[in-house]
Amino acid sequence: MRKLVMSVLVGVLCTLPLNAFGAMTIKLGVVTKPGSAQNIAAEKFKELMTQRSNGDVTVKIYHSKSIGNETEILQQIQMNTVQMGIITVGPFDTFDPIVRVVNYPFLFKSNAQADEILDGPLGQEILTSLEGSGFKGLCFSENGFRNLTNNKRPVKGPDDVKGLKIRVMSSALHKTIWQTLGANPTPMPWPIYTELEQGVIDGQENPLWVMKEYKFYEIQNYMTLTRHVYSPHIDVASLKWWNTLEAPIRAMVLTAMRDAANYQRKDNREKDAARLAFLKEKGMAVEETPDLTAFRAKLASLQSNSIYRDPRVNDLLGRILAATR
Ligand code: EAX
Repeated sequence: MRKLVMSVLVGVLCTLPLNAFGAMTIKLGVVTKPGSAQNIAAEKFKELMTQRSNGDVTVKIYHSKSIGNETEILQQIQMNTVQMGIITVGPFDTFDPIVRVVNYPFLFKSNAQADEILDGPLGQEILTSLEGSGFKGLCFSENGFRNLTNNKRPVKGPDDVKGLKIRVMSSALHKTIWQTLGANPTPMPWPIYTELEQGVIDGQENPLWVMKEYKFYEIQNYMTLTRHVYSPHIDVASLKWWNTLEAPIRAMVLTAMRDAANYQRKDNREKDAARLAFLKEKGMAVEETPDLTAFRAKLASLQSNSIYRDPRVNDLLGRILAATR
């Protein structure tokens, strides 16, 4: 009898029309403009959700700062006035310092190693921790490895960075990194073209796609391939919203976001070589072999900086460092 009930149940579940969820609209926020890493992940997620829900779930993407900067998007996600976001790790810093473990300088040696850690149990600990501040962490897509650009001088090693006014993300960790390197960091939300153009700041750091899509080659003469921080996005949902969802829709959202993240990471990596060629062609002077040993040496004691004082954060950082060595 039990078997019969089970098989009937399974049969019913499998044949349920996909619109069993009812119509639903998910508001998803990204700060960047179409063509950006975040937007590529968001568009893919939207496409997959439309397909897999038979058009029952509508994903409405808010982009280009139309609902505020990344910190403001995160606040709206906490309140569930926005349901999802694809947000750079930096601005999460003030919501939960656990994310600082990901942006530890020179942590990951390769894309493969970043994926292995972030998609594994250590990455899951970060995602789970975010529930404490009202976010359901789903998975990681990527911005990519960050590189320095500036308009003052070629940068080979940390000595060249001394005194440069560098814009950093709204993150205490990023500020500390550039202070430790001897620069003069200014936290500032995205976007920053005008500030660079007007010389309010001398430089900034971001992955190659940013220099291309945001046309930084027009206003920044020098680029150094520092790859000092691997910069993921955390793909999050509002915990308030998540708690109202039935298991099948949760599974659909989680799987679609993971698939979108995998698609976007691959896409981002495939395009990097062409971007570098493009930026050189546009006239940027690129230092391709900076003195990374010297950069690393300057940042060697960062683990004992007060930025990592929280025992929970320090413990996880220690375990990730051990796993990546
Ligand atoms: O994705 O603020 C930043 O530097 C981010 O990397 C930006 O949103 C581009």
